[in-house]
Amino acid sequence: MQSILPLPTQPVKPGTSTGQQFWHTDTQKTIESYSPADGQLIARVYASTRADYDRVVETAQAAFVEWRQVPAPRRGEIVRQMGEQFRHYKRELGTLVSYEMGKSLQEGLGEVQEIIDICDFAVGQSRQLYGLSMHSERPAHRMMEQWHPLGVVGIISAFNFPVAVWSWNAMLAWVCGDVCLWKPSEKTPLTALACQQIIGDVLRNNNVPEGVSCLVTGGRDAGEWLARDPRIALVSATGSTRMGKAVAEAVASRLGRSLLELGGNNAIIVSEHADLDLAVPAIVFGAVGTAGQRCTSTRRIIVQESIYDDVKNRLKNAYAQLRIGNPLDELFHVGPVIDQAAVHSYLAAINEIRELGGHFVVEPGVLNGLGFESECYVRPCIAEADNKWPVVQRETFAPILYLLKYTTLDDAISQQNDVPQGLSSAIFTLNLREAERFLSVAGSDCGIANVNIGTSGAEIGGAFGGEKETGGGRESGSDAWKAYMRRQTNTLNYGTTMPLAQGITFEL
Ligand code: UN1
Repeated sequence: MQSILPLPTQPVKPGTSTGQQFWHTDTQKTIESYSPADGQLIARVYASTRADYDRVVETAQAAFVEWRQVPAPRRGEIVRQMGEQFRHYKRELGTLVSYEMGKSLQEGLGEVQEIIDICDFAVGQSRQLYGLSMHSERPAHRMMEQWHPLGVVGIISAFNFPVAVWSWNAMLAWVCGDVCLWKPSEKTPLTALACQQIIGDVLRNNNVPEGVSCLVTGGRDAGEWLARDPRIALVSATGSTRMGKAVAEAVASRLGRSLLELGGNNAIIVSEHADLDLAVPAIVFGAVGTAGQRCTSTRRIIVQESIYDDVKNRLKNAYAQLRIGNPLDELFHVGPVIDQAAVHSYLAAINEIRELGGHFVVEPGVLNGLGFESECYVRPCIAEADNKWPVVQRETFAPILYLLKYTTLDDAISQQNDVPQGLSSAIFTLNLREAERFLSVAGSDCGIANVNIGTSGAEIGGAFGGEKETGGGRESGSDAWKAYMRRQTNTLNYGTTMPLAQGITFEL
């Protein structure tokens, strides 16, 4: 396939965003970005050196001193203008996301829409960075709390949502008065550079100090620089649980803050009271959308035994209609997985399922031949499995759906919770008692619990994140902004005496 985008022919450089200080030092080391759609090399990007990184952090620190003084609603106005830019470039950026990462064009466009949505949200938030006011126990005293920005926020993002997850963090961090240093996945550096370009004009036109939006490129090394660096006040990391544990340990050992959004192992419970016309499309989109590479992808469905065969047959029929192919062609539902390593982990999971005696309701396979030259296209499959199997317990970032059976709702809920991860979950039922039980304290243990919708595709207005090995962080909506600020408690004495709290007397 011919490249459909005007892609750079020279390696492009990371740095800060206004274009005045794009630099690299003595390195010629580049990161190569291949499209899983057609296997083509689409860009080479310079990998930041440690010296580049240090210069970027110093620039960011200097920018923070100015940026924190800009009134929050004014910072919001700048984010509003960024949102306008993303509206303007929605199709171009969505196409690039689809081409570099491999998700369907619809999902690429949806990802850019998430950026636009969080920009709008952050604009409103910029006038709502509220603290509380408390009544003091002492006469003529006032107590209150206020929220101040943290400083430099490091954002480590994953390939599967190469731009949206950055924006959830960055847009909120900016209105909060922080500056951002983004380390995108080394598998998708070009979309990150595109975002820097898209917001560059807004930053320049508003005389935003150099360093408010920074980018460093690289792999694990660059992530470690951020995690170990006491100059990075908050490290927000999205990715595997393994990566998250490494980041959490490094950040905790310097008593820094981390915000973790890690693996999911999301299940949908399908009750005998479900509307299957709703459940089936939700399951299929959840399992095959982004080729099973969302952290919210549906990995397990837990079906009541009386409707098990019916659900199995309906899913089999639905999967038979799936069209796999070039993600930029809207004819296809499912694009490729990100790279050969992803294909290998898909195949390893398939082998493990077979060895354990799992039966495939829909057969797996790797596609080859015309249109599949990248060798990254795999068949979405469904296996009848056991929740206890190690392969079911872990997150394989591929379109493999496990079919599990239950008798009672309590049994279903305990299977749903009986995994190390706790991101997203759902139940399909029209029975009010079942729905409420699922949402109750004795129900789902996940950060996201839905009724009659699937596990993926969350809106930005809610707090996004999960429990247990998912890492506990919350991003985007609700009061997630608080993670990007420090709380300060203030007590003011406007009286003429000096009373002590707790009634303590201290006479001189
Ligand atoms: C992720 O996969 O890291 O809820 C984020 C969803 C999307 C975000 C997924 N809004 O599926």
